[in-house]
Amino acid sequence: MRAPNLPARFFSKNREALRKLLPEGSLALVSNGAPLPRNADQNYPFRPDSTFFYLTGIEEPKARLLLTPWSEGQAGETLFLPPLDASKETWEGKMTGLEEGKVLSGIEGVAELPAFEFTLFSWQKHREQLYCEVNPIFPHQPLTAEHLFLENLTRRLPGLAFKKLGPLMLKLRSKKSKEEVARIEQALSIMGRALDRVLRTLKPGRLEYQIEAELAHQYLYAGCDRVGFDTIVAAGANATTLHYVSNRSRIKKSDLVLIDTGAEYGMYSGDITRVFPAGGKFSAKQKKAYQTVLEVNQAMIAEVKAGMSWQEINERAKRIQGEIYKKAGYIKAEKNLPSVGLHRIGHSLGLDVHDLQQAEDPLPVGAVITIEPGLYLKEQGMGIRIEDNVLLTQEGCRVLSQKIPKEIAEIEGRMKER
Ligand SMILES: [Mn+2]
Repeated sequence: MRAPNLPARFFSKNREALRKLLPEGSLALVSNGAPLPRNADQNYPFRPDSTFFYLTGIEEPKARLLLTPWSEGQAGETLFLPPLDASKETWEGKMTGLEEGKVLSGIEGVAELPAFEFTLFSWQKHREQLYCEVNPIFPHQPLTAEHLFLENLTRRLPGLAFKKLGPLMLKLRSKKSKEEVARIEQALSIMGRALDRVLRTLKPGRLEYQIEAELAHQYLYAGCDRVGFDTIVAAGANATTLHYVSNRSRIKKSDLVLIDTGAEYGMYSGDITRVFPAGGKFSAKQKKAYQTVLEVNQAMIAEVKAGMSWQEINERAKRIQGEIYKKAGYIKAEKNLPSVGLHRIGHSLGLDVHDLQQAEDPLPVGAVITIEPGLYLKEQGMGIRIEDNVLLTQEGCRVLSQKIPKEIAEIEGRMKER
């Protein structure tokens, strides 16, 4: 079943926390964005902006939210929704009305979008800063309507300092609430069932995209919103291309098949990588490599806990992974780890699959992160990555993806049932 709406108090609590971080004399503007055009009259599928969703629960494109510091009380938050449009509703379906917007978000002040500029201009009169943000990290991302809108605002309001909202959102979004963890767990449980089906249907001769289709079918059928990110199904040497998503090769009996996948349930996705032997049994060479990666995966799961920063986790991972790979003979010296390890040990996980993170900040209790060591042996045509999702606690972590098999005996055992 589709995820039920999160209660309005979840979003109210998140807004309260953000408004408490806003300094006196500031405003925050958060926008949901609009669908990106694909070609002719087609758009790419629209997904709500993660921060906008976190603060409102509203999925309606083009909606905006304006917030003042918490001390200003309830009058300091207004949600703006595009006016209902009967012709648009005929073609595209029901829009979010003002009353519905209020019920979903818990925001008392809900207005139609044309009132937005007037409100912003009057609210900013006695203020110095506006917190806002669009795609702040990747310079190659295309300019969206929202970028142009903000650019226009900077020209029309040159007296206002435009500040990054990201660092404030990082403080809030890195600690997952009970509701958020429950959604990630639900996504992982659906993924577990789907991967189990893959284990029982994977055969030499299958095409990689057929595995991708199997997963997508299971996710959507179980009520997920969408696939969390492009699925990687990489047989044999394809697995040494980290973001291999073409998924067009035929799977050979001797291949290991690397599957990196996520199901998005109620806006939260899991992110799991598993490696299965197409023929149902690992060869001796494959077994050794797999066990080596599993050893790092388990050692790092035993290491991480709240209070560590990504910098510390990555440093520790480099040492542990370097030692284990050297001992197994995959590298001569620990400094050669990047030649076969290729990437860092993991990332934060949440509303974004690569969630907000900052290398130096200690991760709080309640942070959800991935642990995903990899070993990529181009000459041997083999790539292995074992990725789990864990919830950080004071003492260590809880493995949310515990039930998805990763021990060789378990994998081979399930594959025997084919
Ligand atoms: Mn990942």
